Amino acid sequence: MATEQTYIMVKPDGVQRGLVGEIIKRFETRGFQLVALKMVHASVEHLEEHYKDLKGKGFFPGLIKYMNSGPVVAMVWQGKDVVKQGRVLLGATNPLASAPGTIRGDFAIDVGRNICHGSDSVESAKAEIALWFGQDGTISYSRAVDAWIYE
Ligand code: DAT
Ligand code: MG
Repeated sequence: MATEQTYIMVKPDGVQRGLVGEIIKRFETRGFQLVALKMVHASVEHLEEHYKDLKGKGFFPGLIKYMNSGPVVAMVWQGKDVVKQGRVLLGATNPLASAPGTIRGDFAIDVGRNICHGSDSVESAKAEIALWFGQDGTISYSRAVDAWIYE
């Protein structure tokens, strides 16, 4: 059984725009399994840790301010190849370069308001899940439907 996990987050603009259900739906209907979910208004320190690889970029202060502007929905999704497939479902970083049918390509325009986050590698997924869910952990449960999703 596939146990790869990725960290997916609906950003403050996605929450404000009422896109939480839409984003969850795309992962759910694809067949991926939700194993953790919570709403959190993250602190500046927490967000600086999440985006530490981007510290020094010109857009970094604006990115942190935007991410701290309201609550986010933090999730862990599980399934085969879910890290890479999650990025495909999200679309390109810049929504203007995102294909229709992707979340950003369907619902966003500006790179600084791209409504969702997804881990970019298995290693960063592990670090991000530890950062956002370290104290809570994820839930392990079986689904009868997996026999109809995986051969
Ligand atoms: P992604 O979110 O696709 O993994 P990233 O990790 O390179 O992209 O950047 C994190 C976020 O920072 C991205 O979702 C939006 C913002 N960002 C990235 N590049 C930017 C830029 N050139 N101008 C403004 N914001 C940018
Ligand atoms: Mg990234």
